[in-house]
Amino acid sequence: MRRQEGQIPAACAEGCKTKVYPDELPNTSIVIVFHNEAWSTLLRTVHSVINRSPHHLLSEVILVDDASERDFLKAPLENYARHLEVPVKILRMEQRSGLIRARLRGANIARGQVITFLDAHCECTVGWLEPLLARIREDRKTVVCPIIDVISDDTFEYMAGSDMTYGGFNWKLNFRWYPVPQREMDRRKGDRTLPVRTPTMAGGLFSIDKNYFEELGTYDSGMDIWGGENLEMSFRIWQCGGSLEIVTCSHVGHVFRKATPYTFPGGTGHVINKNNRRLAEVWMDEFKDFFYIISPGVVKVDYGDVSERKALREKLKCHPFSWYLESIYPDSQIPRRYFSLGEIRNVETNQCLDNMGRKENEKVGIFNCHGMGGNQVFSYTADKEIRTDDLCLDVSRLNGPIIMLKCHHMRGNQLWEYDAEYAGKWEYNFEHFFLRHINSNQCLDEPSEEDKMVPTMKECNGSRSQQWLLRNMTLNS
Ligand code: UD2
Ligand code: MN
Repeated sequence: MRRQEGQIPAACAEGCKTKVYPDELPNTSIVIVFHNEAWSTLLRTVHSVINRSPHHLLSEVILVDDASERDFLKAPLENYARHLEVPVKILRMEQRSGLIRARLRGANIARGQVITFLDAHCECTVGWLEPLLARIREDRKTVVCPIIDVISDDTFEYMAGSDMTYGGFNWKLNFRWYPVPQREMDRRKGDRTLPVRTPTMAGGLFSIDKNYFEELGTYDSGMDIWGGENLEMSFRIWQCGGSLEIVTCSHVGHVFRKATPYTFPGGTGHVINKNNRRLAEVWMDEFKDFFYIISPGVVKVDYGDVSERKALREKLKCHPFSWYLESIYPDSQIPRRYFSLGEIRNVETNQCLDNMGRKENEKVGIFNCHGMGGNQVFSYTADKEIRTDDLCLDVSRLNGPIIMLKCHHMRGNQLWEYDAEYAGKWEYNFEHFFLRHINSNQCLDEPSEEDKMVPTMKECNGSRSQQWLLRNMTLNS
């Protein structure tokens, strides 16, 4: 949807336009970190903050230059900033430090009661700030995000984001948007102007009470460059007694870029895996297995020392990850309870189900078992789904095909009975090994002659080709 200059985005729920916020709101410092940002996008961010926020609520704007290599971001930026109507401070990192440590530097000098972080390529809309600050005034332990609208990286057109998605993550610990579940709609009694409690945040755009930011342990300064800090903070907020919300009456646009204007010293994969290991080791307890098994090789990445972060978790008396999954994110992609996590092996052919790296809406495959996890990791969950990451095996017709679809948690075509007797935590005894699809009353079977690479659905007949072994694997270091 197009937004007209000066107006609240059309997508903003009708009720937002008539909301009245208290006169007494906490003020905020705006912290924007950047590395090699374009002049136009950086200034679009700064000007939209200045033009569309009540000035008495702006303590200052803090720009943290993470050792950019572009000349116009040096003296020209300083000269430009001097003429703006709001105090704009510019800090320089001596060396490339990554967004986490750059934000910490900015937060360190912030004088506002609240800190608001923004990426360096945003556009704040009219009325974006008041709803965020009002929510923090109501509850200082609530960390709030605006709805992130999309600014096209081709045309710079502004497109409204959805108030019907919230933040989650998959087994690989990638942040992902998922539909807001019915329980959260019910909790808000259908009022879309009320904040959405979100399991995780995208990470770039949020406001937090400054003292609470410190009490909660700011950021993990052992994380480099980019990635992981958003999940780390999300888990920490929830597990340690705070809450994380998307304030649907606040909209800020963000340029989602197809390519980054910067390098990852040490290699992209290495940096992100290291950060993710740090958060998995500190916050995820035994559920880190999902991450390790689906990402073979990651256990070899050195993640440094996390003892201080573990001590923080102790000090704040934080809940276990199982509590988070149960109480905050019951629709999570990592199942709270499950029977198996590992390969699913055919008794007759000795081959394994394999997602072949395929995507949503494609067929599940079958291949020689390699025992390395990755694409051959499936979990048979307590809800009787067969999952691989955030996709579930789904059959909607007699005789198949078996498609991988986003898990919908509604049983139906994603419900499978495994002829096994559950015998307590993680353990079960099984006799028959059939994977029976309840809706079709057919059984998962070996491939047909026509296509050796995909399993089939057939009438259950008790043959060995319909027997499957569900194995538990752990690749813990
Ligand atoms: C998302 C977040 C981003 C951050 C990231 C995970 C949004 C909209 N964006 O990725 O804020 O949480 O996930 O880490 O939620 N930067 C530096 N130094 C660096 C690298 C980046 O200062 O070494 C700056 C960069 O200029 C930008 C900000 O950090 O202003 C975020 O980086 P990004 O825009 O490349 O991240 P994004 O939006 O893909
Ligand atoms: Mn960004």
